Amino acid sequence: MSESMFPQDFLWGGAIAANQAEGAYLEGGKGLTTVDTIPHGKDRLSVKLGIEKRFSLREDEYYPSHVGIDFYHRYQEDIALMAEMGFTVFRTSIAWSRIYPNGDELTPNAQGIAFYRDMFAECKKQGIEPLVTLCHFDVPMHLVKEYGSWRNRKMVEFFTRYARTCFEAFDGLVKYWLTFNEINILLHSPYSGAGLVFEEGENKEQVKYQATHHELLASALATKIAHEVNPNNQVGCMLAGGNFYPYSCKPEDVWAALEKDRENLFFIDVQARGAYPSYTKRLFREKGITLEIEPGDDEILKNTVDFVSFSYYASRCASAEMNDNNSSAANIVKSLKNPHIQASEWGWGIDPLGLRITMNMMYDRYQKPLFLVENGLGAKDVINEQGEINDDYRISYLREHIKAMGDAIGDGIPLMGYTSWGCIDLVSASTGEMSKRYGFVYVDRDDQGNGTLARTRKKSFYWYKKVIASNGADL
Ligand code: BGP
Repeated sequence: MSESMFPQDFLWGGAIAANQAEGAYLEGGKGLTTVDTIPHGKDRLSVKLGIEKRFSLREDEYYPSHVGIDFYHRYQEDIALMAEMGFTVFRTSIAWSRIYPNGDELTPNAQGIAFYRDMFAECKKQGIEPLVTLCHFDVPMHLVKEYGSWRNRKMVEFFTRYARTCFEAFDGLVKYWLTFNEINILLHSPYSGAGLVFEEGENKEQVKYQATHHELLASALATKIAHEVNPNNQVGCMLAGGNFYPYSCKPEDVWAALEKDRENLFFIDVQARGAYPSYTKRLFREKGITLEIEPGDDEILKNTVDFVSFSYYASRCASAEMNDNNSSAANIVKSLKNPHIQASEWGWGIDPLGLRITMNMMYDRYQKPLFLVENGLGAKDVINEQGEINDDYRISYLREHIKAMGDAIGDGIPLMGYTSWGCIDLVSASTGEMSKRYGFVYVDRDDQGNGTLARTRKKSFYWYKKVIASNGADL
């Protein structure tokens, strides 16, 4: 066993999201959200569907997320499994529409608050700190229909009311908060990321960046409110991370990679540094964007986050010749295939050193503590005749990435914690299906909705338990 690189108070755990795990999509007074209306299958992330198709559930479609893994009813059993692994942190999200079913009400739904109070209390009882995302890709459908979602500035008011309700209702139970999950996904998948639907002929870039401005304001105001409600609250931003490598050392490729990095980092540049970065002037000019910014917005944006969180599954690669035809999505962001690394079954480049590079770059840039809140290998698991799941491929992926985190800590980077993605199997965000699994715990449910939903510990469960017990020394 090597010596642990991790600080004594390092938070070890796993992550899920409400819309991919809870199910019970219309129970307890919950309203319909964007993610509830996205079926699995090939149209899932298409932005081409017309508005009328987006807004209602289709009888001929199957929506695995409507049942999820039934976390809503089984959270006690699931949190006990996490405690058994030794988790000290558990990341999940609050479904906005459980608290405000339509999104624009003045009074919250008491049943929704009661559910989350009980669930967070269960975490605390088991010695686990909740790390809570306020918005993980789910916008109440009413806000999409009535207001056009984040294109409308009124969303800032709705979101901050929701955020305040959560900070007050869960005060004493939750102190680690994230505002928007993978905020940069708004640019790459505007409907699933932010409930944006475009009208014929409009400048989509204008709409996306105006919506971004509203999310950035909402995030900054939520951060301010969290600190007012309780000065011990710690609020982070959350980026779909992973650096871009230049495909070659040709200066044009290096420039292309830098521009691609900026496209994503722009969000954190604002959330962690408190102002629009200088390069946005040219960016907006080139894209024909004129943002509607009100007096006082600059002041609001100065409410920066306490820490910078991010997901990391894969590094990315760009060249001057990159286009939609020669690239493919790795965690929704388009990338060229990197010939120097292996990829998962879904083409996501496996690159532990890329994690160390990403962390160094982020810390150099922001000088704020980091928190890796998603990382893992999506894979198809097989149950053998003895009923075991020997997921050595997952263990090997996680081992190398945890080593890379340790190396980054050795580089001098303060890392608060690690929550691997989908610690218990759940519905995949990009495929909408169950068979792309990340968990230490197997859930018996297939892509057609068959299965008992029974939970089984995988080999990785026992491995991760050992990793946590040794504070990352025994990998
Ligand atoms: C991120 C999301 C998660 C998630 C994960 C893995 O984009 O924040 O919600 O599911 O990636 O992606 P997938 O489920 O598509 O494999």
